[in-house]
Amino acid sequence: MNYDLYVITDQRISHGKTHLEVAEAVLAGGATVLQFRDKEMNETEAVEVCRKINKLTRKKGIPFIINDLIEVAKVVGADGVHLGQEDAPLDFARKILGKDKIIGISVETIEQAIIATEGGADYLGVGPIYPTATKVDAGEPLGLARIREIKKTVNLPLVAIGGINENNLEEVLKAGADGVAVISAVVCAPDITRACRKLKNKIEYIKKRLGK
Ligand code: TZP
Ligand code: MG
Repeated sequence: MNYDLYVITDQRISHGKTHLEVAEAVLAGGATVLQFRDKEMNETEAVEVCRKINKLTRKKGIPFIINDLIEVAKVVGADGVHLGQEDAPLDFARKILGKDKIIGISVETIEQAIIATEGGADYLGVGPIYPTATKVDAGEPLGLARIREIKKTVNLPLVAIGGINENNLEEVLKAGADGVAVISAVVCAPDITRACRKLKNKIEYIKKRLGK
């Protein structure tokens, strides 16, 4: 798995572009993981959209992760799900999806990171690292130190999230993140593909320099 540039769709802030349009643009820009995230759609609507996105990601060979909706992921045959601390438990998702699917868990603390790791998560999302307006209940920014602490403690791919953009991604990667997850930095951009490509190039350049 390449977690370098993990892009999450958000139809509320993509200037009228649909999830599918955002997905298309992001895949053209070189995202290495795509996540569908929508807190308003019902499952029937989500299945319809995710089926289409899944086709695109398959064609590109890019993993497709669905936020929260385990049953939707199962039905459309997505590559996995991403779950927060308040979502369905990891072992429940594992039972439904099976051992080969990807399950990512959002963590804020070292303790949560250890529990998710021992519970069989495939990767951790750590954030919000910086202030963000995209998730209203995101809580206080954790800062770079939390990335370092969690990376030191557990041995899972770590994807940092929250307020990440081209200006701060270097320090995030230096702190130990394996990749960055972004919403607004990509989906709010007037040219999503271009914004994505720019971030991707920068990430690759920085990781090469860091020997990662
Ligand atoms: N979880 C923690 S912060 C966040 C999520 C979903 C929002 C990230 O959005 P942005 O626009 O990249 O700050
Ligand atoms: Mg969630």
